Amino acid sequence: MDQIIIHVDMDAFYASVEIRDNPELRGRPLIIGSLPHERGVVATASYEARKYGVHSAMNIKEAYRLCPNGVYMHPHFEKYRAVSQQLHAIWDAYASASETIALDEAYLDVTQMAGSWERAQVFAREIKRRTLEELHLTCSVGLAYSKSAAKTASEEKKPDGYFEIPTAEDFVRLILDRDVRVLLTVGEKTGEKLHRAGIRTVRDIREKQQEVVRLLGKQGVWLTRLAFGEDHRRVTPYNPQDAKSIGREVTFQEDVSGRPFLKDVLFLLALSVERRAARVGLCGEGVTLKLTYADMKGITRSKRVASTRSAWTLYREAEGLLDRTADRPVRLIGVSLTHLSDQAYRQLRFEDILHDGAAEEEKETQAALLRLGERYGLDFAGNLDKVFRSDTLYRTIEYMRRHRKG
Ligand code: DCP
Ligand code: MG
Repeated sequence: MDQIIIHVDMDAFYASVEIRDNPELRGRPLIIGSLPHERGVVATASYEARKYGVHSAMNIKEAYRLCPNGVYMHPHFEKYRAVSQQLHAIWDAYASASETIALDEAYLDVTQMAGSWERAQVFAREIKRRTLEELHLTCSVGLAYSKSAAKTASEEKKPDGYFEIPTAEDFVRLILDRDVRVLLTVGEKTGEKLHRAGIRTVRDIREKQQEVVRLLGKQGVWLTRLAFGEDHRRVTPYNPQDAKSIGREVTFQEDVSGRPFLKDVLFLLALSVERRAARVGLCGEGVTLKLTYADMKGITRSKRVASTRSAWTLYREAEGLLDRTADRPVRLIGVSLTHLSDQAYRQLRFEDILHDGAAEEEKETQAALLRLGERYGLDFAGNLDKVFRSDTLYRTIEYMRRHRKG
């Protein structure tokens, strides 16, 4: 078996913590969020309150209309954060890699530590038992061959649930006739788009693959794969407290005026970011441009992008951000890839199928590198390893600054 993954998700997390700490609330419909006379929404509701139709993100007035006898309470985030750390500490002990998705949710890669499916079953039971005994809270656990399946499995028997999906065949059998929204990454918007095209179930996706790809592009390719149970994404060790971006910046010896040179530097920085991201196997879904002007005033501009680490794409996005800033003398420029995840593998597979993307981006990167070298009389392509050593990058850019034309 390639991977064995556990997905854990606490039941009605904020509400359960409050009930645990105040037993008088037990058995009553509890709504955590705004209070009925305030503006705002429901953060979460106890399962008793859900029976009235109350759910997360619902307008609080609507919730009050549905459940006037409920107990309404503001959230206590500090408390939930503290509990979250205790939870993750228990769970992490069973995994070689753990990926924190939310305060109350994580993917655990138990492939190596368990070594077999049977032992992973023991781990899953242990996680439920210890979470209850040590923290007096219930969670739902999914055990599966992939991240998507593990997530679906943990939702399957909520609350206090446990469910297994050992193989892709099991997964497909389970979801085949369910709404497309069962697939990870299908939100309201995508769901509607597919529905309008008459694609309602996972089965429809399998039967209308070309249509799905035409409608949704890369995401469509991902969905058609998923509809066959294919999901090779790894559990990426991730903790929101850890660094969230890979970036590179440079401070010039002398302030720089004029866009063409800044863009050349930006491209070089993007290349460096691509290399770093590749080394740690990460892609990002955000690009941030950072500028400090000569007067020390600093700005950052960010944008969400489809998962990538391509220098060319990074550069083009950052260039777009730069074009929309004031053209004043610049002291520092930087670019970073943010919202990191391990989707490199997935991404490459998309591109292979679509015959564009990665290969095209790589071609563009190489061509841009060649043009850059010609502009400054430097052999970048043959020297990249050296150029990107931090001291050399700095000196190379200074050399470029002095030898720029225009
Ligand atoms: N949350 C929020 N606003 C949302 C969704 C969630 O503030 N729109 C908060 C409150 C939840 C916590 O995040 O308690 C965890 O979110 P979940 O989606 O896991 O929901 P619950 O744990 O509350 O319930 P479930 O048993 O369905 O997992
Ligand atoms: Mg939860």
